[in-house]
Order: sequence, then C-alpha cells, then structure tokens
Amino acid sequence: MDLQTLQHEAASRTGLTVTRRDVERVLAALQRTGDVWKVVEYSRTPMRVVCALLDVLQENGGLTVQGDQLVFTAEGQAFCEQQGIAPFTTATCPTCEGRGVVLDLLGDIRERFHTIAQQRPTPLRQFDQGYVTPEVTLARVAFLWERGDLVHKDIIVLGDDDLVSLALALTRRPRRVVVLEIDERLVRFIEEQKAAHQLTALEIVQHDLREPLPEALCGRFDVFVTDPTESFVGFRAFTERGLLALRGAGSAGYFGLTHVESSLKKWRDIQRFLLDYGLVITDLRDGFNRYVNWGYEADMRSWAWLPVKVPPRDMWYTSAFYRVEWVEPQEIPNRPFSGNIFEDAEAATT
Ligand code: SPD
Repeated sequence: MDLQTLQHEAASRTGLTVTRRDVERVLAALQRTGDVWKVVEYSRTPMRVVCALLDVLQENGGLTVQGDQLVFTAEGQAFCEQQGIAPFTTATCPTCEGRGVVLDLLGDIRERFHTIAQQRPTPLRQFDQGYVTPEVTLARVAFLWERGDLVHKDIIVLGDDDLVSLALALTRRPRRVVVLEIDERLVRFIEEQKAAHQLTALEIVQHDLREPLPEALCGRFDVFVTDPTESFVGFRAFTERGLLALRGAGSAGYFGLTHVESSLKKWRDIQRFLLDYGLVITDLRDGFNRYVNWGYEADMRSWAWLPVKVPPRDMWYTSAFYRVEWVEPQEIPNRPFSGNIFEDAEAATT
C-alpha cells in the first residue's frame, strides 16, 4: 500500500480528480473517528471519494469494519505513522463554533425564531432539501447585519428551507425581503408565519429557480442569500438568479458550499465563474453551516457507497458560508435551466 496507489485507485473507481491531499485528509480523519459520517465531515473531501478510499483501504488490509465502526488494522496505523500523517485535530472556538459571530444583536428574536422553526415542514428529497440548525440561520442573519447587508436593505432569498427570510424579517431592519421558493408547503408556512408575526416587509413568491428570474425582480436588490444544490449547473442556476436580482456594484451575495458534494476542483471552477462575473470573495467561513440530518439518508445515492450502512447519529454535513461583493458587474444571462439540475458526478445526498 502506498499513497499514490490509493489516490489512483480512488480516481479510477470514481472518475473524479483525487489528490494526494484528499488521501491524507481521509487517513487523518480515520485516526480521529471510526464513524463513517464523521470521516466525511473531518476529511473535507467529497463523499464519493471518501467511500472509494475506504473500499480500497479495506481491500488492502489497512482497514476493517467492526460493528458500525471503521477501525485501522495494525498495518493501516503503521502506514499513517510511516507517512507522517497525524490524526485530524480541531481548534474551533467553542463559543461561536467557528462562525466568528455571536447572536447578541438578535435579542429575543432568537427565541421567537426557535419557536417558529419547531413547526417547519420536514425536508423533501425531491428538492434536495436539508436545513441548517436554527442557530445557524440566526448566525447568518447576525453576519449579514455585521457586514452592513441588513439594515434598510432590499434582500432576496432564493430557496428557503432554512427559513432565512423569516429570521431576516423578524429583525424588522431590512426595507424589503423577497423569498422565492418552489415548495408549496414552505410557501404556505412562510405566509402563515408572516401573518402571525406581522412581517410586513416580507413577500413570498412560489417560483422554480430553473425558470428565468421574473423581470420585476431583476436589478432590484442589494443582497441575495441562497444555499444552492451543488451540481455545478444547479449552483450556477441559483447564483445567476441571485446576481440578476442585484442592483450592481457594491451589492452582495451569500451562499453555502460543501466539501461533501463539491471537490476543491469544483470550488475553483465556481470561484472562477464568480470572479469572471466581476465579483470578489470577501468572506469564506468554512464549517459555518451545520445541517440537521434530513431523514432520507437511506434513500440517498451515497447510501450504496457506504462501507457501513448505518444512519448518522450526529450532525455531519457542513458547508462554508461565502460572501461575495460585486466590484465590476457583468451581464448575467437570464436563461432557463432544464433537466436534472440536482445531480453531477460529485452529488452524494440527492
Ligand atoms: N440533500 C440533503 C442536504 C442538502 C442540503 N443542501 C445544502 C447545500 C449547500 N450548498
């Protein structure tokens, strides 16, 4: 067994780019935990690649499965030591959990939002839904506030199972919050909460983001917020709609991006198209977003790849929170996206 064989074998089985660093990250994670879901989280490597590497390691006698745990063999452990690969470690701030914001600005909105969130609809696989914890939604709002993207701003939210539109509107600081959502259950839920809490600045539009952005919403907003599905084309569909909605120079956008379903190569492709559209990445907070397990894990395409078929016990799916700002606005096409925008070769949780 050597690192290059592991790397090449995982690449040939998946058809994806696999780097030596990916292999090292997986080996580091495995020295910290035997929980396959946590290996995915700690390794910050696409789930497709992690699972292929686990298979290769098992076949080479470096790893075994004991009950629902992955365990290094003596040979596997010795290999890590020989290669100088240390166990994954963390140095995350326990107060903000690494987000860099606390929620004091939000006062009693915290409690009100928690009560609202308890009544929300359950995630649907059909729309690749899976929401962040209420604390994360509130942290997004605090972060926008800190960046000057909340008070007296016109904000558009594209897809909203995280209920960001409600949390934004509860602050009563934005001038306007418009949410576009495809799922009629969520549309109804947000409408009901709007009425219950008299959120007059909030407007809800049922809309499929595969369709062009309605003309009336183009160029009318200071800020967009979205958490796109992560196929490259799906990601483009969501963020292009967000950009179309913006006024221009100085407008800002926020989105989440995982390592679970997006390789660093995809990160680079995404960053490149954003830079080409005239944006700058002002903030990138990895691990900011933590998602509640959505309940359809055994139906996901990645279930078949797992060496241990066990549902996740703890949260494991995280994403980076990006803020981009437009410095040199470019023309954005308002084109329809057809077909399956939810899947590409790296998609794992659809
Ligand atoms: N399919 C279940 C989880 C999907 C959650 N979407 C998060 C996307 C991050 N950009």
